[in-house]
Amino acid sequence: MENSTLADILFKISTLLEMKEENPFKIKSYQKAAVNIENLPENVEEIYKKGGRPALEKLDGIGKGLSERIEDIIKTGRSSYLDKLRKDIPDGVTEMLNIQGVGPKLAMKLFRSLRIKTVEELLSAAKNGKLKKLEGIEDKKVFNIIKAVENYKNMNEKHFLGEALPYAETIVKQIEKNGLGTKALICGSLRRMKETIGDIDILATSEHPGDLMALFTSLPGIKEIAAKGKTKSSAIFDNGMNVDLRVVDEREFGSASHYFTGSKQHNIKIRKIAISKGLKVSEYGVFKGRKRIAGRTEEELFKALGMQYVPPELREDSGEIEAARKRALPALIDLKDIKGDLHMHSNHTDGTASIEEMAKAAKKLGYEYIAITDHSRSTKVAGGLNEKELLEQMGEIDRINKKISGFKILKGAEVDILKDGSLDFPDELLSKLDIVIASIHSGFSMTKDEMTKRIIKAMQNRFVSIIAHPTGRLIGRRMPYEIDIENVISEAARTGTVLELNSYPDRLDLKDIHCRMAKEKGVKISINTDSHNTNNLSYMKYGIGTARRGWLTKKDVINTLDLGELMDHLERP
Ligand code: DGT
Ligand code: CA
Ligand code: CA
Ligand code: ZN
Repeated sequence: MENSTLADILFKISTLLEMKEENPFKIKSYQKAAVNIENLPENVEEIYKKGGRPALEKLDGIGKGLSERIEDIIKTGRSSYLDKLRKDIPDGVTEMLNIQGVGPKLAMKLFRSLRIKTVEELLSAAKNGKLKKLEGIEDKKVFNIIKAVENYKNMNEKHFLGEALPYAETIVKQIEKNGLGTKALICGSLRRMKETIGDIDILATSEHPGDLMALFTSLPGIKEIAAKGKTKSSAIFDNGMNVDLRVVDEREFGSASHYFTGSKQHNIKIRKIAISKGLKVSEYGVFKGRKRIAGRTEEELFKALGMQYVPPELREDSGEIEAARKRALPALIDLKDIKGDLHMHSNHTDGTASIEEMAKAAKKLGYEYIAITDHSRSTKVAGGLNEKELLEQMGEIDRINKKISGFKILKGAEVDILKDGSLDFPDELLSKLDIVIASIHSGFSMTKDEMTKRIIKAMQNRFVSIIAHPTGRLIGRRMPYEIDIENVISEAARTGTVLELNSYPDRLDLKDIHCRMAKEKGVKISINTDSHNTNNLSYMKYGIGTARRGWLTKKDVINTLDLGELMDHLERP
């Protein structure tokens, strides 16, 4: 059994205990054990097999009671304790906790007073006014719940870019490995690097299409084959991911990949343009009368239409076609333009790797620099540093910098923007850092006006270099906090503050359209990973995808600068 599976069960137990308002210490102990197990390098099942319950009890945060529960889970693959707790609270009530603004207390109140036991029932109760019968629930709260349920339902049918892309890449590899697919290309919204993905579309060419389809439909992890044909199959995998595979002829590959990459809106407009030129575009090619004039590659297709090549990330019918006809498309930023990563955490706070490990991993990616930006004291859940600890960390960074050549670790911090817009550290301390990231981690429910003022005040502090994840959204889980983004962008332009594009797959914040707004106002962006371990550094590609969707070029992004240029840029006025 994976540690994460075990941790998951313990988390579920703690949630149910919380809903039943059991002893807070008991709830905490399950949460703590779950976190510890999740971060443990050794496999807990192995530990148990070797040393039984006494070995488990040697682990941090695991006493007699917990070791018994864990033994039960390892032996039976499930928890009888969890099963018992679930008898009293329907799963649908627990599911409601995924709705932003619904905590354990409210969920139980909804269940006990109004007999609401599913997300669906919650939505209809909110819509037909039933919710207002509950004490302390106002119109605004009801409105927010409706919005949050809709947000949750949308996400439920979608997958994160960060989940779908590795999944699709594995499938492509398996197809190519056997030589049955001579070419295989990910298309659809995934190729356009949208932040959420409905299904995965893969296009291939093959000399043996029948064998390729047989291979595809027998891949491990398939739950259901929705369709199986000679040129098109569709499979649903265990995690609910739907994958379409199509096989086309070599000479149609370009026009087919253009068609299946979409977006639909982009395709429709392209066809109109073709018609206006006396041509016809379809997935089979570009035709003049009966004669095929293009189709083998996408480049050929755009050329036949008298256009510049349009990168997939721009194909949303949001001005790219008009720009391509005028040859005015920007040269989009690319992953290889990135020279460093300016937001990450070490094991001094909630990261799991040491500063040196983060630096070495970044150097391996070919970077010239990173910034270590651990949390400040107010973010207690993440073990934020106090002033003394930050100063010690700065000393450690000096020592490591002496050891590593051709690479620089910048001294930074991710400083909390407090409710009044002031920062969690005094200016005197901030002035000692190379880079200061400011961000919001609390007080999410302020009004739009208050929240906007709060961020603007932080930007006016001359030591603040970057505002991290400016809208605070967590895709499908937490809506952006209410801010006037246009106002924030204008103030960033005025104060020369950089805005972050956080590459974490559930953040992607600023999102694509906001990146484009920022660029138009001359605001610089920093594409960062907010890594909490060395693997997270690879999230940069999701940020790059979003940046490209936001029409950003190399010169819009500060971490494409080399170290000297970057230090000049960070110089305080
Ligand atoms: P998704 O999967 O919902 O995240 O979004 P897409 O864009 O991947 O959409 P999907 O999988 O339904 O179809 C893949 C592409 O095929 C789509 O981007 C454009 C093309 N396509 C699908 N249906 C139509 C259509 O009715 N008309 C046109 N012009 N293109 C279509
Ligand atoms: Ca799709
Ligand atoms: Ca599809
Ligand atoms: Zn962070």
